[in-house]
Amino acid sequence: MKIYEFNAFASPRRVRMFLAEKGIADRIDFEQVNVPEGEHREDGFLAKNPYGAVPTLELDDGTFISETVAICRYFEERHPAPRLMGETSEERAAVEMWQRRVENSVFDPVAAFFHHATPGLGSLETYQNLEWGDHSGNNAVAGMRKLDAQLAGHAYIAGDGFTIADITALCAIDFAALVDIAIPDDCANLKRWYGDVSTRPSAAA
Ligand SMILES: N[C@@H](CCC(=O)N[C@@H](CS)C(=O)NCC(=O)O)C(=O)O
Repeated sequence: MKIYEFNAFASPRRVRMFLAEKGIADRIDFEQVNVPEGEHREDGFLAKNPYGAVPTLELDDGTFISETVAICRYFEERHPAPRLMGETSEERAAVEMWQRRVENSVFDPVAAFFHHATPGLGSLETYQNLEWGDHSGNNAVAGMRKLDAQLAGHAYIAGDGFTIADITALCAIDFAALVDIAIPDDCANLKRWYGDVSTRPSAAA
């Protein structure tokens, strides 16, 4: 089993953190795809993932699975403990709700800021719109404020336990910091949560 990734980037980190939490990272081979050099847009990689993005998982039978959450779902079902995507129907729904909220309101806006309001991937960027980038950056900060409100009453984003929603949020917030978008000073709950989750061993993955 192999994961194609570029380990400096945020989406592959989400999968590595997920595997580290499950204690199975050392059972998987990782192959680096040179995204800044455009290797992910060459025929060899497009045959594995026609959408030209990492991470992509290759199963032993040659099946390819892309999309970060789909890859995590595969490992959650194969290695249920510890649960990172909920156990009961209610927990699974809540985790999915929060995971999507974090992705839509923070992770994706930070990525849009990176691609449109910074040099992004340089010559690989085929279209850039600074106004959209700046708007997305503001949306990412608004998304952080929503998470701060949720964390006023909960230890973790989807409730009382650490889940994939926390992994997505941590990777999004660290990605944001790289492009100079910080957690707002008044978001004390989000800062408390960040101090907690960023010291988990899996955060070093
Ligand atoms: N929806 C995909 C997005 C993956 C993605 O955008 N990965 C980035 C690296 S963090 C990438 O490969 N970008 C290549 C590009 O923008 O050309 C997922 O969740 O896995």
